[in-house]
Order: sequence, then structure tokens, then C-alpha cells
Amino acid sequence: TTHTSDVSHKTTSRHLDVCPDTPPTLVGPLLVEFETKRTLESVRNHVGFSLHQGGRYKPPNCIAKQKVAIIIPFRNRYEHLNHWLYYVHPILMHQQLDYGVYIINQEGDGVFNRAKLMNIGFVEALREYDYECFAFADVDLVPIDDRNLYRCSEHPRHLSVAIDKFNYVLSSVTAFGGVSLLSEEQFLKVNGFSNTFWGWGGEDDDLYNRIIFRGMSISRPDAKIAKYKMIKHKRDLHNEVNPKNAIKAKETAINIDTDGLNSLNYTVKEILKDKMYTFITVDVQAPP
Ligand code: UDH
Repeated sequence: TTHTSDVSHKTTSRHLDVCPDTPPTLVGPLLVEFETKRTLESVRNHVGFSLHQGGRYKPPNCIAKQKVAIIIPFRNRYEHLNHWLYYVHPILMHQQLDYGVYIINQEGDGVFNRAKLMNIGFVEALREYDYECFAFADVDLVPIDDRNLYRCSEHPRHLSVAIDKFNYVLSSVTAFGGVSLLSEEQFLKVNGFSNTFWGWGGEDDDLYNRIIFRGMSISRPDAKIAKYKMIKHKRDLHNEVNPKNAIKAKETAINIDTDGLNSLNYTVKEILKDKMYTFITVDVQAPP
């Protein structure tokens, strides 16, 4: 009998259709607030039931249109992470994605390197699963409308268009920070992010330049839908504005071929699997 039920299970899974272009499970505008204190435990009780170890999910009734890895650069932002997990997991489920959440945690207290953590996330996620699309997402940004789909498109896509902190107005037509999505092909085409933007600033502009330099353009969802709330915080320690970064962001053409995925060096220190995420602690070889 065990054998028979095995076979019938296989048969049903083979007959799943591809999920519809517009997920029927979307809600639209959402209530998002960061006043409530959330513990990891309480968030796990809230969203953990439909997730698989490592923060993995697949829609149960159809085949997802895309396999998406969510990459979050991280150090010491546990309170933000709890809010992010509480709100964003249900959104990604409503969007019927086959996805996994990867928190890339910079070890030690050397200068922070957001871009290098993104590159590491890309490489580490691909070691686990054949993801097609990569969402590079800051931990302090929570979408407030689930119609803003975390899906890759023909061109690299900037999702965090309208943020409450900036009165829901895009700061610049070249803005590409916050939350952005690239397909594997698009990310390889630009050699990923630069690894050499230490401290705050510039790495997102450099990525934008890389995209243009490689003949692509960027796309954005409608600002009416692409709305985010940012969790308020002070500037972190060891992530001061680095004035060298703004200059460096003007030298994309010189760096793109030699500084990026093809020059990435790091050491994985620990991989921790929770129901809600894969937490990878890395040594990014920060300068002394
Ligand atoms: N990040 C961390 N830990 C850090 C630094 C950065 O996890 O110590 C990650 C996190 O995902 C964050 C992202 O990197 O969302 C971007 O860094 P950021 O939040 O410092 O950048 P942002 O532009 O803020 O959001 C800059 C400082 C704002 C000071 C405002 C004072 N009113």
C-alpha cells in the first residue's frame, strides 16, 4: 500500500499547473507597524507553519513562476529582522513564489560591506538550489502592498520606489538601493556588485552604472504599489559614510571587469538553519 500511495502522490504533483500571472491570493495595501515588540519565537509561531527549514517555501497548489532567493545583508539588526520576517514572509507566500531567505551576517566589528555580503548571498544561495532570481533587500524595508511582486523581469528591477522616510517619493531616477532584483543572468552580466565599497554609500550607484554599462536599463513598478515603510534607526557603528565611495562610484567602467563576482573572497564561518531563514555568518576580510 505504501508503494501505491507513493505513485499517486507523484501523479498529482506532475499535474500541477504553473501559477497564474496575477496571484489570486494578493490582498493589496497592508497594515504595517513597528511599535509592537516581536520575539523570534512569536514570529516563528506566526509564520513558521508553512515554511520549510532554511526559510524555504513553495506554493502548494501550483508551480511557481520563479525561484527567488531573498538576500539580506546583516549585522546586529535582530529587532528589524523580526519585523521583516513577520511581514514579508506572508507577502512572499501571497505572491506564490518558490523562495528562500538568506541572511548574510558579517562577522566581527570591522567596517561593514553591504555589497560584498550581497555577492556572497548570491553564491551561497546558488550552492543550495537553482534560483533564477535574486532579491537584494535591506532588513529595514518592509513593503506595505503585496502587489509589488518580488519577481525578476526583462531588466533589473528596483522595487523600493516609494519609501515613507522620503515621503513616498523616489529620490532619483538612478536610485537602485533598498530592494532590487536581478536574474542570475543579469547579475552575472554585471559581474555582481563591487567588493570594495567599505562603509556607507555608493555601492548601489555603482551597481546601477554596471547595469547601464552592460547595455541594460532598469524597470520599476508603479509608485502607487511599490510603497515601503522603513524601520527607524540610528547610523550603525562601523558603517560610517565613506567619502571614497562616492568617487569610486564614478569609476565603474574601470572596475567592472576585475572587481565583483570574479574576485570575490570570503570565508563561511557558520550556517544556521531556522524555519524562517538560512543565517550565514561570513568573514568578509574587512580592512584593519
Ligand atoms: N546593515 C546591517 N547592519 C549594519 C549596517 C547595515 O544589518 O550595521 C544592513 C541592513 O540590512 C540595512 C542595510 O545594511 O538595512 C543598509 O544599511 P543602512 O540601514 O545603514 O542604510 P540606510 O541608508 O541608513 O538605511 C543610513 C543611516 C541612516 C541614519 C539615519 C539617522 N537619522
